Amino acid sequence: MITRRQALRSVGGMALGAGAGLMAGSRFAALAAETITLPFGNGERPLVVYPGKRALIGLTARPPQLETPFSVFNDGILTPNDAFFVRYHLADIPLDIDPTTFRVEVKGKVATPLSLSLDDLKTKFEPVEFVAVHQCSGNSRGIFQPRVGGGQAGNGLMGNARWKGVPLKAVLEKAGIASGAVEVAFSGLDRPAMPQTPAFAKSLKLDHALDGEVILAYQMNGTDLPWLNGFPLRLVVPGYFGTYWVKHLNQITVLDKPLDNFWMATAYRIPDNECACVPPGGKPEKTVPIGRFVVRSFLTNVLDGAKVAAGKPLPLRGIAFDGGSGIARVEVSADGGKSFAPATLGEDLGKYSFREWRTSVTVPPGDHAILVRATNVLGKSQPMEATWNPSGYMRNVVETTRIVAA
Ligand SMILES: Nc1nc2c(c(=O)[nH]1)N[C@H]1C(S)=C(S)[C@@H](COP(=O)(O)O)O[C@H]1N2
Ligand SMILES: [Mo]
Repeated sequence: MITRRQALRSVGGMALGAGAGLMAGSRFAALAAETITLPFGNGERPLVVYPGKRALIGLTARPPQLETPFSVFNDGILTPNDAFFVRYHLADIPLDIDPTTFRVEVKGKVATPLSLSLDDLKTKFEPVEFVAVHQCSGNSRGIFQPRVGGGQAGNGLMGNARWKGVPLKAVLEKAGIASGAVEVAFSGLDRPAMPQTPAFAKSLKLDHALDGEVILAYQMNGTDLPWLNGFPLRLVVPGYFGTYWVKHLNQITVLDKPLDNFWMATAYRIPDNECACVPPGGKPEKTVPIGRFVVRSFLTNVLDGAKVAAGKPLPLRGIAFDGGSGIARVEVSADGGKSFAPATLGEDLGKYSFREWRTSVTVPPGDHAILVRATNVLGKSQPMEATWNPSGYMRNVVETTRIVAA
């Protein structure tokens, strides 16, 4: 008799491309003994193991949705592939992709439709590589007050990786954009389990698709993309929310009118105002598609409720990022937000990357609140009060960590 855990271990060791491994992902995901409790009501979650992944926070099994335990962000500025979050919308995820026969089609309003193999992408185009944060629009949604519908996530639907691939611009130019083109649509190999569910497709405005920064990525942190993060090819849209980062990408269609499917016209939209917010419980009058990340910062080495030594320097470190202007400064308050002092920024891995910060504070005995606030190169900072919208997007309040010093 082979146990579930042994089955998982054996398929986990199989080469990518062996789709049976993913069957294990949906049917036999191993439950680790532990659970993690996220900081909101009904926040208890199992830790689950999927092929190619360490134990991650399980949100749903069909489709797989996995959150990165927050402690990973204190381990290093790049998020390891096996710890990187996973989000799918559709239950019928690809389980069997042969990288030698895989093709991505470029079609629609183009002069010459293309069908490119991975080998074509790797040998016929100049590769680019950069570090960029990937973050789901629903990151931190579970923390919203009042609560909102949708995946109840803590702060672990984000990660920072080194992406390698080919500029979308180069591929589109090879196909030749025809006149009248306005948008480019992207879809992958996953399918809805039921015919009523709309297939997943997203689009970018033509000028965005041609900005030279959007890439078709085939590597993440120096190796093939993990299966669950879009093997063998995904779109990387630096600075933009994850909904545009289409996985298992096999269709690129140049359009002469905007894509108005469910995923563009109904879902993934934010209030059309400066704060992307409405009064708690309210409804926006007008919405626009979600776009760039707002600036965020986190303390990673001290957990909420930690007991610390009074009267001695307490080292603090964490991460900050924004939608691509870069982090100009990070400030930390140890007095509940009355005063802030600058932290020291770590190595600059590029304007789309997590930026490490470090400082230390010395606090007297008692209860204290540590606050961290980042400002980006455009001068945008984080609000002291959390903003609200009905989809639970764009959370970027100044985070507070309570400590007890004795
Ligand atoms: N093919 C496909 N691509 C997709 C999705 C999907 O459901 N199917 N979800 C999108 C969303 S909303 C997010 S946040 C990211 C998640 O990427 P990850 O699983 O690599 O973390 O993939 C995006 N690309
Ligand atoms: Mo997402």
